Amino acid sequence: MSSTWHILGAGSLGSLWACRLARAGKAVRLILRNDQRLRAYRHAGGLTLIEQEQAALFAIPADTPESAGPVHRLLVACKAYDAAPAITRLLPRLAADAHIILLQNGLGSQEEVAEQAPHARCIATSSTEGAFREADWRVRFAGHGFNWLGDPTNPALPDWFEDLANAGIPAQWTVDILTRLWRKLAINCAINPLTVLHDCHNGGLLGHLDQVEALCVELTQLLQRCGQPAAASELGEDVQRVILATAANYSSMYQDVRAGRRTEVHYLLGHACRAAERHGLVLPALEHLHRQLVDNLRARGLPSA
Ligand code: NAD
Ligand code: KPL
Repeated sequence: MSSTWHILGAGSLGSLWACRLARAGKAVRLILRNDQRLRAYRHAGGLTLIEQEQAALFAIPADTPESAGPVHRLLVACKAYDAAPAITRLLPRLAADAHIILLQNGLGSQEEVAEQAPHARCIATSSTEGAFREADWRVRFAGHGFNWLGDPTNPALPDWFEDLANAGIPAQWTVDILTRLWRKLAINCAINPLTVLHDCHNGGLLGHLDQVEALCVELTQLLQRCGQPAAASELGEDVQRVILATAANYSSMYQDVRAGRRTEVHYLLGHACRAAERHGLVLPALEHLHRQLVDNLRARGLPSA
């Protein structure tokens, strides 16, 4: 199996991973959206990573999904709603034994990708690292964090896992990746939509703790019904801890809405509401929040799914 890391999506997280792997001497290739993006990338001469005010340029080779050559190891670093369509385009190049590492937040996109590529091994990631794009091909490493990776269908550690430590990417293999993803989804559901609706930073929710608490009670019920008791444990306390620890920050959904970007609502609150419905669970506060958020996004001309 080729040891090249193909990285689909040279946005914030994709660039952060690509630059660290390239810096460690790993073989890395970017897969960009189309020829126009490829020309623009080549004109820029590579990806620039800014870390502790130091900028470094990495001239990582790049191609497009339609280029030649098999893909054995693929890091999918686009948004959740782009992941499955991106895999469909790449299918002719995906090796039968390919490993696909998914960086998407939320839940649902991992299953969509697995349906598109049933022969590949799909590995999900839950990341608390933070990066943002200052400009095209220029990314700032904004928040140190951690990555948990795991395959819900196969506990065996992949042979490339050591590459991450060698590249300085903090990561741990976990057999409980679904617990991690559900817990993060629940925290995101309790915080992010309310920051959009109340037009506030995370700390602004300290003035709406009754609403946060009501959501946590329902999210706890949902997690338990979905067979995720560990993700449900002391959720309310954890959400309040996150609100305090990130009080000065604006949630990722707030930032997307403010910038007029599509949100990942379908894979966060939308996923939670669909799961509740599937289990015949009536969760009025969560459903009301979803309706309010959908109306808010529509009023701004943004996709609501
Ligand atoms: P981003 O928008 O910065 O980057 C996504 C990139 O994917 C864009 O450059 C886009 O052009 C590209 N893309 C989309 N479709 C493509 C295709 N078919 N082929 C090639 N490229 C394609 O997004 P991001 O902030 O890096 O987020 C990626 C995922 O990681 C999201 O699910 C997000 O929630 C999650 N995440 C991000 C951060 C962060 O700090 N940025 C932290 C934790 C989790
Ligand atoms: O993950 C987050 C986000 O903004 O997406 C936090 C800060 C934890 C709030 O849910």
